[in-house]
Amino acid sequence: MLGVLGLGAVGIVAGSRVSNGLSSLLGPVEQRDPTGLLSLIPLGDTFRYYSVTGAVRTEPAQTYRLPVSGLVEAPHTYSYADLQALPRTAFVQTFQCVTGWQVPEVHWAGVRLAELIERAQPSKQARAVRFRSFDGTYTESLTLDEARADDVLVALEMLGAPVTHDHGGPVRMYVGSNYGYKSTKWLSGIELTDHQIPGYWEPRGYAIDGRLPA
Ligand SMILES: Nc1nc2c(c(=O)[nH]1)N[C@H]1C(S)=C(S)[C@@H](COP(=O)(O)O)O[C@H]1N2
Ligand SMILES: [Mo]
Repeated sequence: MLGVLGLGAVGIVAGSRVSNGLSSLLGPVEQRDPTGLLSLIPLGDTFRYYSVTGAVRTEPAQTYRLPVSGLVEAPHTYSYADLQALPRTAFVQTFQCVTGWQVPEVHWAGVRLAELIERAQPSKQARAVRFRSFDGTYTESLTLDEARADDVLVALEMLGAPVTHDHGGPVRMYVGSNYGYKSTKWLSGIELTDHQIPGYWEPRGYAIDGRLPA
């Protein structure tokens, strides 16, 4: 098992939610789990840092920008400070990866996606929301109805602190009530579309409907 994981480009980083600094101890490791094999290692209630790409550039909060565009009447680009100035929503909820691992009672805080959608004034044809990542590869989507749920957050905080780079900071999605793959890390754009566009994982076998079983 560990031998298999040691092969090739598959790097392992497991972060404890108590000290989430393991990756900084290990240095800049490529964090990948394309096979989902990491989930077979009994690490307990810890996050596995996932990235489908290699090293992702670090984006300082000061220069971070989040455009909300597409089928909207009022496109707008938010700075980090703009997002901080919007109504803050905080809650505690489990993070659940489709490969089986989960982290209970994660503290999340940020701006409800619903808030940004209302400010953008969706046009009549808008039916879905697409998320982009500044890793340059990852995309995900939700229906407009799913996107408006109360537990869908443009997250500035995770685990009670600003979202770390490894977890997709400075700003990531947290799509509550959905599998983790819907929660795009290193969020770089939100676009309203007339239909749901399959993201990174859908052609690789994950359902476009990522909702957790009730
Ligand atoms: N940009 C990007 N976002 C991503 C992923 C990824 O590889 N790249 N992996 C997804 C998956 S499958 C999971 S389970 C979570 C993992 O979040 P974490 O790395 O903070 O544990 O991020 C999701 N968002
Ligand atoms: Mo996942």
